Amino acid sequence: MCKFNKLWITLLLIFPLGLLYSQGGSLTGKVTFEGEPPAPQEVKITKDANVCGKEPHYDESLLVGENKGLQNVVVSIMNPPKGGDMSQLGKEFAIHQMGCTYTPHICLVPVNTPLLIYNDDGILHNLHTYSKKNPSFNISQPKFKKKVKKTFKYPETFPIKCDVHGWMVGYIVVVDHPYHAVTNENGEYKIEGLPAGTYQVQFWHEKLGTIQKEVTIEAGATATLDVSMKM
Ligand SMILES: [Cu+2]
Repeated sequence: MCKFNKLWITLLLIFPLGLLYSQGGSLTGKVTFEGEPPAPQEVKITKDANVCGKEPHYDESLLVGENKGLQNVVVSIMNPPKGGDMSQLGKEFAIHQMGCTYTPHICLVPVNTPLLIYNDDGILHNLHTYSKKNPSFNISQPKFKKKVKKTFKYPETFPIKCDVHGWMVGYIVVVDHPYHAVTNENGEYKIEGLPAGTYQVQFWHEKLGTIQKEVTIEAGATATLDVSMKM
C-alpha cells in the first residue's frame, strides 16, 4: 500500500513536468524601424490601369506601420530543433496576383511542397523568379491560366517579379523547418512549439539586411525578443 502511494506521488510529480516539456515554448516580439521612417512612396501605374489602378499602390520594399512596426521581416531560427511539425506553417501555400500586387508580399513555403500562384486579375502577368539554388523560371501567365503550380527543392529566399508590371515584386522563402515567421503590419511575430534551448534568431528584411540575436527558450514559457533595424 505504501509502495503504491509512492509510485502515484512520483507519477503525479513527473507528469506535469513532462507535459510542460512536450508543450515547448514560444518566441514572440516586435521589429521596429530605427529612425524617422520615410514617407510611403506611391507607385505610378503605367499599364492596365483599369485593373491595376483601382486602388493606389505603394512601394512595398519598406512598410513601416504605427509605432514604427516594421512589416515583412522574416524571422528564422538558425539552429532549429529536429523533427518540427511543418504543418504549423499552414496547409496550403499560395500567392495571389490581385490588383497587380503579390499577396502575400513575402510567401513562406516548405521544400518539396506545392506553391500555387493564382492570377486573380484576369489580365496577362508574367512570373519571373531570381533563385540561385532552385531553377529559376520566367513564364507568362495569361488571363486564362488561373493557376501555376511550382515546387522547390532547396531552402532559399529569392524575388519574384512581373515583367509586364514593373512595380510587382514579391519574395518566396523556401524553408526546410517550421520555425519561421513574417512580421505583420505592426512588426509583430510569433514562433511556437520550440523545445527549451538556446537559439540563434535571424531577422531578414529585403531592404534593411540581416541581423542575428540569441535567445533562450524555457519549456512552456514565452520569450520576448524585440529588435530594431535601420537603413
Ligand atoms: Cu503583372
